[in-house]
Amino acid sequence: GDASLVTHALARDELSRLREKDTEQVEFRKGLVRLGHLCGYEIIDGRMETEYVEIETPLTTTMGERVTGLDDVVIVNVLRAATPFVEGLLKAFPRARQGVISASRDESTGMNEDGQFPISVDYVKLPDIEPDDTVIVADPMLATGSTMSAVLEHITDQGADPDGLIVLSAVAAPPGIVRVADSFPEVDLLTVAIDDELNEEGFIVPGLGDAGDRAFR
Ligand code: HSX
Repeated sequence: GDASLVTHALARDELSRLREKDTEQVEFRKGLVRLGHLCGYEIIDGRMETEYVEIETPLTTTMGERVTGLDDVVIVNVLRAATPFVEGLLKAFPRARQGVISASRDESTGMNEDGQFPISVDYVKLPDIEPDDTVIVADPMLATGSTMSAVLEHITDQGADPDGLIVLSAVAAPPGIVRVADSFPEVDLLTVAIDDELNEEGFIVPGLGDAGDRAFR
């Protein structure tokens, strides 16, 4: 399994601020929004096409260039940490249709021997997904991959073609990348950073702590 990295230096700059333990709630949330915005540009640059179209300026007719498929984007918000991240993505894809999935790790019994957490999925509301849609599944953290695997199952069950799926994270750990890539080989994994490891509690190290808590508390 493999993941591609967001290449823009500003994305790494924003992520480094998010990692800082002293970055407090408001700055953390704004940073996630800016990071989502940059990731949206990265997706447009590397994964979408442009087409030449005739346009009329106030003076003359000329050729303009438009990004193809901006009207066929679905963004899935994996509650809750993804909310500010998705707000940033929407600046790049203002007309995207949105889905929401509430999925969370049950941490009461710790990580299973197979390195996974049981996931409870409490709420799923997805728009209709068409074969040509670019579907971006956003969650800032990909740790064990348990959450994302459960989310992707729901999305593909509702008819989404795995070939059109982009899993976008800010920080990913190797076990999560491997788990998602093994279960959904066609999915395009995109992340700002691949971190070293998971600790015994299933937290990404060095990571940035609990993104949901830091953005919401
Ligand atoms: C955090 O844990 C993140 O926002 C994700 O939703 C989840 C990632 O952990 P894992 O399921 O990959 O281990 O709440």
